[in-house]
Amino acid sequence: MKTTQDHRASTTAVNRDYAAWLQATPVAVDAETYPFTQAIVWRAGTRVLDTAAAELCQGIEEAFAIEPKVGEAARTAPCRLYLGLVRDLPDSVAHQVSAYIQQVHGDGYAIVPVENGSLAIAGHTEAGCLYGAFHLMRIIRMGQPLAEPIVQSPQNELRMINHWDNADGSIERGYAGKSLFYRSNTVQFDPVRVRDYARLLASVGINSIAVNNVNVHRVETQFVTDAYLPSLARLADLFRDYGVRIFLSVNFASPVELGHLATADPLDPEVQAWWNAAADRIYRYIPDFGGFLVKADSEFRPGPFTYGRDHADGANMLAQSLKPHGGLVIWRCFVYNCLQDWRDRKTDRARAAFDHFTPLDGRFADNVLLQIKNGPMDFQVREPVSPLFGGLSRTNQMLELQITQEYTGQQKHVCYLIPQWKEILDFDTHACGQGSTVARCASGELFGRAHGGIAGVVNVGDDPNWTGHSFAQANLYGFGRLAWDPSLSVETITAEWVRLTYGDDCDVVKALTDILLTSWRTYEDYTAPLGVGWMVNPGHHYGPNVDGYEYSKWGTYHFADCYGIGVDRTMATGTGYTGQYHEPNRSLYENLETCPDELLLFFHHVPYTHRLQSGKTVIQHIYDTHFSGVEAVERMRRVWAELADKVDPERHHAVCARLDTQLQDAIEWRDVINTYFYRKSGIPDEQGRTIF
Ligand code: GCV
Repeated sequence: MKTTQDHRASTTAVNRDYAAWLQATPVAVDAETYPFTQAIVWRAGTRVLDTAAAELCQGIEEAFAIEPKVGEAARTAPCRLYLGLVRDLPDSVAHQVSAYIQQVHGDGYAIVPVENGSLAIAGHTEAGCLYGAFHLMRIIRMGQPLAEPIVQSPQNELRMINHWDNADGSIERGYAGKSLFYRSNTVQFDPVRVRDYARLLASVGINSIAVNNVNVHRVETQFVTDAYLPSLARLADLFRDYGVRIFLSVNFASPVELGHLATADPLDPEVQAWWNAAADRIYRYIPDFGGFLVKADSEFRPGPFTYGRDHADGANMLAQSLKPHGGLVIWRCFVYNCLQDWRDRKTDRARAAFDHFTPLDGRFADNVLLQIKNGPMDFQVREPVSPLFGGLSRTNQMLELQITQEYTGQQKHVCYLIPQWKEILDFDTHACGQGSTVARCASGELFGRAHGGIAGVVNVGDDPNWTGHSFAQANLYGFGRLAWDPSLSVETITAEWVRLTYGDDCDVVKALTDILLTSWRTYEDYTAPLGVGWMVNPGHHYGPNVDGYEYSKWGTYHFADCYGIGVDRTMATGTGYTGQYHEPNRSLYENLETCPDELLLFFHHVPYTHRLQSGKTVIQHIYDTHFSGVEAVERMRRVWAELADKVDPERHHAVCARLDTQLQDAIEWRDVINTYFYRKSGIPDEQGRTIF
């Protein structure tokens, strides 16, 4: 078992941000409030349970500066913390737990007060016990009472992180340093750091990780070979202690690119045999391997189209190779024409995923999941929900979110995404009548599917604080919490993160909560308006460039001219995209009068003088939000500066520096956007503010 000391060496040496939401500081309440912390009883010798016990020992020591008794000494302590599968608990404890454990499913847990001030954490699986241990520490750190039993089960089977890490150590869309896993085309990692990372992930319930970029290049194509599998197996081993299974992104053309076959045609028996052998090999090295993540026929990645086959043919062939081992294929739906002609107003990128995948509904194997981005375009600050949610009923699916802030400030800007993700998860697709939320589609519950889940493209690198911006940790934390339970409120998640990470000082809690909760709207205010998206510099996607993608092949247009702006996606006069939704969403978006303001330009092309439901004209809305967005950043900066003597200097300075950058860049956005639209429209700001 890894000792507490091993952990501590790695978590205190760097800075407070390194420990993220697992801070090692003493808590304000006395140990007597939680008398069971004196002793921990568990059946030693199994990996994940040992990890859970070690976490409890460490957490209790850090919180109360007491070392809990373990082993024989623990069994005679007056109060005890029992940890384990029900069959391993003493009979009297198992009896008291049984009514609650019956309500637990999957990797859930029950935390039950038992006789004489003792407590039991029980699960059906070792991972359930680990999640229970982390939840208990969360409760203790937040000083919450533990009088009533707690029963928790994950709402999603797959709670997954996708790394877009490349073998050379770079990270596609990474804003927090280099890869934790690779250098110079080899698998190279600091085992202590990776273990600390696994610990962070498990503490919020994440159980799966795809360890390489979905754009699988020449070197990563070899990850399925004997050249790379031994070192990947060592990586998997570290994650295993924390109940996290690894997946690999694979290149659909591997049989050809690795030089073995002349074709990658999914219906060719030799190709099937090649992948069967690859799967057998992977499982020899990594017995609990999760499966393949696949980007195919998308943005120049190879796929079944080359051979006149479709996505179901491609996914099912891979699924067959994994099936004997219990593995899954996660097949991405981010498929569109990225060589579009900007002159062509009929082709609509937003339609693509639905058009490609709904005709295949029901044809995918049982161990295939389709991974669907939250919106129809690409992780913009505001998009409608992808109509594929609700469009597929006979296919396993999962939701893909982007934790890394590619289009939302690249971890230089604060942009707390939990409110956005909550809106997405709560969105009612109406696929099976009212209440058919995205959360229920993704988990598989709505359609009675065998598999489901949520994946997030992660925002972590080897920066000392993991995420570059300290506040970007909140997105990773909230992602895990929502993947576990999409019904958690934004307020609960925010309060947890703020207090666990920055402590209980009322001023700090209030200020930080306000900053986080207003940050998404603020970012939206000073960037692309009313759901139209893009307007960023091509390639790296940072900073304003209104026409950056306007005359490009990527299908991302705003169509601004001197009269108006927006994309007509109606059935009546536009691309017909609104028709991909079920009623009443279809009509809601189709009609100009009912279309929500924040999505207006996504669905409609309107004159600048069009009056929004807010009562403002489109042009005045653009001016007003761009001025107010910058003012909001100025306010954030002021509020944070006032906390100088309440937050440790290192974290305080680092955040100040990021807020300075954010302000400077928000001003640039404001002036570029306002000037562009003033020059296009010729309509002055009603308030006569400076526009260039
Ligand atoms: C991994 C966008 C990003 C790409 C990313 C792609 C995807 O286009 O800019 O970097 O590639 O999405 O999700 O596959």
